[in-house]
Amino acid sequence: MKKFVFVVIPTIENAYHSLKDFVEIAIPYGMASVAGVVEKLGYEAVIIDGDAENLTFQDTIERVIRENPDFVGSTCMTATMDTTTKFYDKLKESLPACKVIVGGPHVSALPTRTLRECNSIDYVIKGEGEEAIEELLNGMENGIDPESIKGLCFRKGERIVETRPREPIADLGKLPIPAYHLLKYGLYRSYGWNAWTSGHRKPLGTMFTGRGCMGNCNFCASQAVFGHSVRYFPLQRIKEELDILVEKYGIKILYFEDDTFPANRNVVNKVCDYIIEKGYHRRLEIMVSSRTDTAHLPTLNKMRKAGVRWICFGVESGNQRILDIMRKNTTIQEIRDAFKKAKEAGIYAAGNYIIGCLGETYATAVDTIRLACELEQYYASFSVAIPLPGTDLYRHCVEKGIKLPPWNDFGSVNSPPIAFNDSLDAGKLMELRRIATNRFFKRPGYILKLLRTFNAMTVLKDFAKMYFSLRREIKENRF
Ligand code: B12
Ligand code: SF4
Repeated sequence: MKKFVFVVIPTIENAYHSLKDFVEIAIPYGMASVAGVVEKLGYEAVIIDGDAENLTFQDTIERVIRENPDFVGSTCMTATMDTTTKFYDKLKESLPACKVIVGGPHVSALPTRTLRECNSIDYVIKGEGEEAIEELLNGMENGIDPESIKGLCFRKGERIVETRPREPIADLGKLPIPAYHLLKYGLYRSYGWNAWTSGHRKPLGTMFTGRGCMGNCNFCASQAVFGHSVRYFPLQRIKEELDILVEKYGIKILYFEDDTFPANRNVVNKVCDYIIEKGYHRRLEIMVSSRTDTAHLPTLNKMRKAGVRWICFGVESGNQRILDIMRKNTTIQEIRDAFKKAKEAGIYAAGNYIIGCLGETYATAVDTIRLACELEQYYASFSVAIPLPGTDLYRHCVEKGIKLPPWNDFGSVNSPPIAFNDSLDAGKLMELRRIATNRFFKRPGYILKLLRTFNAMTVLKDFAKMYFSLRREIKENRF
């Protein structure tokens, strides 16, 4: 039986440094989903998760070598691309015949460039991987020319061939349940602040009710994989996956990772009804992400009944002109209303904010910080804009000839930040990120609110730990 090894190359240390204990160790959902297809085709599938298993780069390579696979693959984000290249260059020294197949948002946006930059990668899968991998593996078995398979990029002699784009998967219901049984499930954990509510960070489950987003924000790379349409899993499939995660894996925290969970009220209501009917709302702390303009009070009320405790809103900016340039299609009033509705429904709101997008000035960034401090929210994350391949921000940098750093520096916590606005250099961007974090988290009223609302000991411990972690980051000139 041929073997396919999926690898999470460890990058959490490089991405988050001293802050790594606070972030999620995420289930490699995309790879688990592709692994489910590969198993169904009759291959042996293995997942080695270097971050979850706390492996070093070298340990991870050795683990793959011991498996001696026929195929090996990973998900590539821009920030993990350089490490991926190093990893597969090294691996191929020991396993020259093993075929390396990669997918994910970075390589979907820049397939040809990926192959030019990394000799060790044999195939790039552009977009969703489930149908493409099936056709590629079957094609290899049957001697079919990969040039006839959509959504691929590969080498043919001296040439790099990029085939026609593949349409988004029309019927998500036909996808097998992700191969969760290949993961060491107990190792995955939520963001630190989830523990304030229930004391738990694990076991964590992640799910999607659908794929894609109706938005078209100029900084967002989501469409590189999923395109612009939103497609939903059939209700039966969502119920089945929920049952497996709760009954078999005993999850306590559940993230619905949909780009905008409450967008389709019909789906949300049915999913919530099922969670309540099965009594899962008593066992789970659920977190969802959302645009602000899709917040709808009756739907939020239903979500709260079903155990949704946290909602993360993509606010992005506190300045209407910047929101318009972002094509966020929301207003400051809608943002304020969304936070009010979440409060009314009894769901803890958190906000994601971006500093340094196109058109940003010092004054507009201050508007963002001011709005973040005014809104009724329990957590906020301030990141500096990254010109991710596939987005307008990236195209802007290419058109203007702005020098971009190595891919390794395309993480929002990496420093120095990438400056692409005339009015804000890297130093100013770091200063604004620091001011935002200090202003937001050091407000006595905010800290008191957290202590009154959540488990005070857990909050205090986290704040103390965060204080020392940030001091280390400042010392290393990263914050
Ligand atoms: C969960 C998540 C995380 C998790 C882990 C990601 C993971 N396990 O893949 C955590 C919290 C760690 C994370 C961190 C970051 N993230 Co993130 N994250 C996500 C999120 C919300 C969901 C990922 C997911 O599960 N998607 C669902 C699955 C089905 O899609 P998929 O992973 O793309 O997989 C499909 C295909 O790509 C392909 N495929 C993928 N891998 C493989 C492998 C093989 C062999 C094959 C054949 C096919 C294949 O097939 C899959 C099934 O169709 C996405 C948003 C999104 N819409 O995807 C952002 C997203 C991936 N993150 C993003 C970013 C920018 C980051 C950070 C840089 C942010 C930061 N704070 O600095 C960091 C980088 C961390 C690092 N290690 O350096 C961007 C990536 C864009 C880019 N070009 O890099 C996204 C797209 C968000 C966005 N809208 O822009 N993230
Ligand atoms: S609404 Fe969110 S997921 Fe959708 S395009 Fe905008 S940033 Fe991306």
